[in-house]
Amino acid sequence: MNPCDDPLELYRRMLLIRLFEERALESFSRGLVYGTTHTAIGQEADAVGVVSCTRPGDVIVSNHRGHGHFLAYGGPAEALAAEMMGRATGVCRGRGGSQHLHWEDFYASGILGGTIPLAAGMALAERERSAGAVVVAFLGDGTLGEGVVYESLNLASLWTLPLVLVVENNRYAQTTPIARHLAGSLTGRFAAFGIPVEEAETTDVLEVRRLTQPRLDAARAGEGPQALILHTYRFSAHSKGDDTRDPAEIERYRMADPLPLHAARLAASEVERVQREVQQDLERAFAAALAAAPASPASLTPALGSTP
Ligand SMILES: Cc1ncc(C[n+]2csc(CCOP(=O)(O)OP(=O)(O)O)c2C)c(N)n1
Ligand SMILES: [Mg+2]
Repeated sequence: MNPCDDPLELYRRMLLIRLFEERALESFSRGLVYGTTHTAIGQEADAVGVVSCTRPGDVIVSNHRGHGHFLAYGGPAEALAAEMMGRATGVCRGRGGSQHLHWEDFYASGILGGTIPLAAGMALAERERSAGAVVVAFLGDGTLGEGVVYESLNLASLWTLPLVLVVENNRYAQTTPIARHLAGSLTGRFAAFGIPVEEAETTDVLEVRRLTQPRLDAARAGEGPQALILHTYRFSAHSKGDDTRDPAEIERYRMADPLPLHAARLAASEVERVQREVQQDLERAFAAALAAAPASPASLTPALGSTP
């Protein structure tokens, strides 16, 4: 579905993510989701703004909070819902769950920081292939506490890899506020390796696009890794019920909800039409996922115990 610069389509993608994740949480409470799930309600402008600037062939590397990245990329909602419910029709045939997704050039893993050396390796492969593709890796503020991130930044910079690192600073690592987990500055972590870095406090999808495009262009032009730090906020709990934040703080950030912010630019009738369409699409997607057959160990290849 990428790339995209139609304002209504950007709204549709953000709304799809918001409503998908609300349904995912509801499905979790009903005991329909296997494993865990982390939603990014409030962070939709990051996913849609960044991914909508990528080209077919670019690689997206996502993390434990990746439903939005996946849907922004154009990943099918029905297969994502099915994956979370452990169904054979899931993105990874029901075996990866919420955090472990692979679809086309989209990859996600729940191992914090473990995705960054993988992204650097993929960027090396893309550089060798010379097809002009860029790797975009999303990571959270707390993930900057993982040592392997810095080994990866070092090599990415030394080897001039086409890698764009997007830090979604939602100000918390699980329940730990950034002031209690990060020494120095966010920008300093990239500047130390000579990686150009830009930061912005924004929930505006158009602003995110405006900031992302030059980073992608520079990485594609062979200028090496680039970093973009987006200061954002998640309205939802870290995972399900584990929220220790001050409710007044959450309400304050809700004033900058990316959806109404962007909807205000669009015709009300168009917004209502898109809302109806997305609701219907998700109704169908979740019903189909729920009706699908469960993942079957018998379909593991090679079969357990057999000689490959
Ligand atoms: C290697 C590893 N350690 C711990 C965890 C458990 N864990 C999952 S999310 C999370 C916090 C991540 O914070 P951040 O990077 O800021 O991302 P956010 O959850 O805020 O999107 C932790 C500690 C994990 N998934 N992987
Ligand atoms: Mg965080």
